[in-house]
Amino acid sequence: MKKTILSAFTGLSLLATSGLAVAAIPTRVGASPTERGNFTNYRATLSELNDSNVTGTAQLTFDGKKLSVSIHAEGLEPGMPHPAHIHGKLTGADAMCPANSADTNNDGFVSVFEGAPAYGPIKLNLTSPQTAFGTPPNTVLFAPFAGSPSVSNFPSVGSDGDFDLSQTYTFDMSKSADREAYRQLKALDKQHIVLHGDFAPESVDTPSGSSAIVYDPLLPVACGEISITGSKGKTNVQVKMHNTKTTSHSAHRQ
Ligand SMILES: [Cu+2]
Repeated sequence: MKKTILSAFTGLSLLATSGLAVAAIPTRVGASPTERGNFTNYRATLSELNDSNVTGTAQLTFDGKKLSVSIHAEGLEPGMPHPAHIHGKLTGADAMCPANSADTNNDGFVSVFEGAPAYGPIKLNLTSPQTAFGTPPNTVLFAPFAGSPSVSNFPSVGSDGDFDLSQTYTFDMSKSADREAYRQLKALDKQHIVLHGDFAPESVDTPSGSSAIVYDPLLPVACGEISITGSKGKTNVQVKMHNTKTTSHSAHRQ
């Protein structure tokens, strides 16, 4: 089982690294004064993938250079590691949760790789506590810039199968990787939360593997589209001055 986990994570690192070239775009440094004091609230409803029976909800708040995420999900495989990520398209296009038709090799599972065209690569590892990874002194906090942290950095799921996360992620704007991750995550309503991990044939994420049932920490088991629920900030106020009826849409203009 350990071999499967390690090889699967090597694959995930490759998946993340493959987005790096695309993401090599000049970044904005520091916060503009108009961003101070702004916050935007988001939510996501998590629905099952791969017949996992996993359901859940997520609340997110972007406040300056801090992103707070809280997730409660039920029905996960008890006592096993469950990586969780914010996924999204590096192009900025709207990401989607994969349909069953994403199972292009018709093995009955939408693997992490088959789902990637729909939800895009990892943009943020939902580790708790916030975890830096990579090789010192070049440790960074955010994917896709330094691969993926160990499964032990993600919240553990107990015997009840509940997944609970409450964590604030702070972007260190002195680091280019964090600046790019912040830029990538700013349009949070185009991104998705994906939870992973369930038993499946070894061959699902390891093509050379057998049909033996093993624990696959990468198998997508739930996905939820992130949408805006409210915001407060200068942009909001300016829009309100012109037309109070458009206030709820103001966050799209930031
Ligand atoms: Cu993921």
